[in-house]
Amino acid sequence: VLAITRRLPADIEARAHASYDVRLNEGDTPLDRDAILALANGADALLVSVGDPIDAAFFDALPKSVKIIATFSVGTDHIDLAAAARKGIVIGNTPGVLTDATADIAWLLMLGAARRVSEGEAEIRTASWRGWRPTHLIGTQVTGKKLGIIGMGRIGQAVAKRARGFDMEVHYYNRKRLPADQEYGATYHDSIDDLLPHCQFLSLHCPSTAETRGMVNTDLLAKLPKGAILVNTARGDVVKDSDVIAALKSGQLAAAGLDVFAGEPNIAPGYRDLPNTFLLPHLGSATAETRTAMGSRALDNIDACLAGKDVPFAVKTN
Ligand code: 8YV
Repeated sequence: VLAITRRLPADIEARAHASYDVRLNEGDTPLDRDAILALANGADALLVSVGDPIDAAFFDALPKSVKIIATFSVGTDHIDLAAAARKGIVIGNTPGVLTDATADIAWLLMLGAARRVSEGEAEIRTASWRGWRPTHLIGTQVTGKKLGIIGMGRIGQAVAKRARGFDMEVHYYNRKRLPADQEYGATYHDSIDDLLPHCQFLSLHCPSTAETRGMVNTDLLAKLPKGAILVNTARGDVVKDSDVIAALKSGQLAAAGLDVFAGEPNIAPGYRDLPNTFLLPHLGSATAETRTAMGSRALDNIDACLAGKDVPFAVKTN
């Protein structure tokens, strides 16, 4: 029995049905902890998504039949990995296959925020465009600027690689310096403080951890060049919303392009009220190709675990 908390691409659901007795939440509303536990009751495997509360209380109540929790995501911040380890539950994720789609969205946000795309599109949609003017909706040039990346994993690297086509000078911070062939010409900084003065654009590609939560606060933002542009495709809680909103109001940040938010889908209302935000509803991995590949990985993880084999994309839980 396989319990699945959210609808998945049709080909993935078909593959799941071909192999398992599937219990699927067919509704559009995410399930709360108790509802997921009820769905998992008697299941051998559970397929979850970002936003599902797979926390310590969840593991305490998890039915013994469940051997693996496969998440339809690369991020695992919604899962209490230490609790999974304590309970001996295998966790699988879907790395690699959403790198390009997410890097593309980071790029879209960078361009969209810099070029005032949401303001421009709103004029067209509300029929309020007054025609071409030399001073109309003047944005910031992207080509040739300095880009800073925090978190140079797969997605950070894919963003750095794309920056070459925009003749950008790329700088990055990562816990470890990468080998030269993974740096794509970017300059390494061994501290975030050292990186920040080089960031006319700052793109976040780190996971949400105890160390990174709330990291982008007033103190950090003050170290950016005035008028920098912030891009977040990582996790909403890496930024402190009230501080980012204050910086967008003061002009310390010229604009922000955000795909992820703390407390999704209830985003801090200040973002909506500002003209210099370009906002997307967590679309980083939302391409047909990527979502199918993510589903395949999630099912590969489940198939392997239930067949007693090594789980191909097992998450280290301790
Ligand atoms: C996915 C993500 O869309 O994989 C991740 O960690 O944040 C997303 O891009 C989401 O996880 C779907 O569950």
